[in-house]
Amino acid sequence: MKIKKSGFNSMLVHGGGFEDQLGSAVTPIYQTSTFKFRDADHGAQCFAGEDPGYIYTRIGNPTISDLENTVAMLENGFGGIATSSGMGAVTTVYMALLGMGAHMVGHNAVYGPSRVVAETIFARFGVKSTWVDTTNIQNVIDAVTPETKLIYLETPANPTIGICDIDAICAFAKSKGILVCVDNTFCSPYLQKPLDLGADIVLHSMTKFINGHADIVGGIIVTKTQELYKVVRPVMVNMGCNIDPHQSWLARRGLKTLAIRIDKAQESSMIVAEYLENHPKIAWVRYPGLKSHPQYELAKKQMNGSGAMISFEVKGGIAAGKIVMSSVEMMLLAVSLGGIETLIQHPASMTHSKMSYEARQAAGITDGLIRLAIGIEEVEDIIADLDQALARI
Ligand code: LCS
Repeated sequence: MKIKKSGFNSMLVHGGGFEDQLGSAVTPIYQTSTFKFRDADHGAQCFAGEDPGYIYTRIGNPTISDLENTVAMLENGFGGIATSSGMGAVTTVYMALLGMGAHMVGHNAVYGPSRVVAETIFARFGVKSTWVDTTNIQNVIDAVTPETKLIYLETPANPTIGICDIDAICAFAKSKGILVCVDNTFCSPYLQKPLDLGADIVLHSMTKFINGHADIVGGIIVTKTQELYKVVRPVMVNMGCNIDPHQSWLARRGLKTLAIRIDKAQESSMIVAEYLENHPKIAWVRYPGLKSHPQYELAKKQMNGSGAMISFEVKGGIAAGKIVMSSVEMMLLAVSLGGIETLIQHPASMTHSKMSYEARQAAGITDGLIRLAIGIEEVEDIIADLDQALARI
């Protein structure tokens, strides 16, 4: 396979450089569960790894490989491991790097289930976890124990939009021999490249920006090194967290327009964030492009843009916020993010409702926090929708 290295949009379009014998312009969907061997010796060679041929779709498939190679290239990593969902990617990483007695340190305001799965299911298998505000590196340093095997970051974080210093935390982690995984879902490789900043693993919910059209669920892990790839990939394969070829094809198609979608959405996001910050009924707004963001300078340094996620609180807290969410007409009152349509949701009762009340408070996920995922509609229409909804309070 010819891997083309070039400008970001060219990489999005041509990606892993997949070429088949028929000259398909687009990577076909290899909708097959299994692949024929030429003879018995060939089958044995494939299983022994002496022939890189495809065997069985849970282990690998050309449609999936094309997506994996493309995302790995965009993230400057060794290899991609596509999964059935973003949570499939998160749990595969935990399963690969943690075991009985191992400890992990995570950011306290990650996507709810990424934390809850560690505190409940992984805890049953003897894994310990500590969740701190990683936007202050001292909290990470203080939380690390001799058993710490993984530092798990999400930046900007869901839903507080907190930003941690990937470079500084990775430098500290390296000095202790601890691996760092960054959930890069909110940025995509277009806006942030954690592996270049020192991380060992990056993962995504491809359900969001990478696919971008709210029509699939998927995830992906990219490792910096071949060594780590060899540790993580068998976990995905043997736990059965693989993506389906058709979903993979849709994600690869959506990925081609990642940069133009994000350019449009983040241009609108800046305008919406400023509109909200100047609105008399809004208590506060968090957006990396606003000077009022506590990590504004770090965002400028670490990210290639401010993204399309905004959190805010309406004066009058959740009662007033519910009026806004129930009154929107164009945007959808729905969870998820990173698609072409603008979404509004309430983390405390939706995406982060399985976290304890105390954990939410400590993580800054207030009851009044509302999260916006800006899409590619005209910004005038997004603001008009918010305007009429805010007028109903
Ligand atoms: N990581 C982040 C940062 C996420 O936002 C999500 C899902 C996941 C991982 C898990 O990915 P999934 O398994 O859903 O593909 N975030 C969602 C959200 O904010 N609303 O609905 C889902």
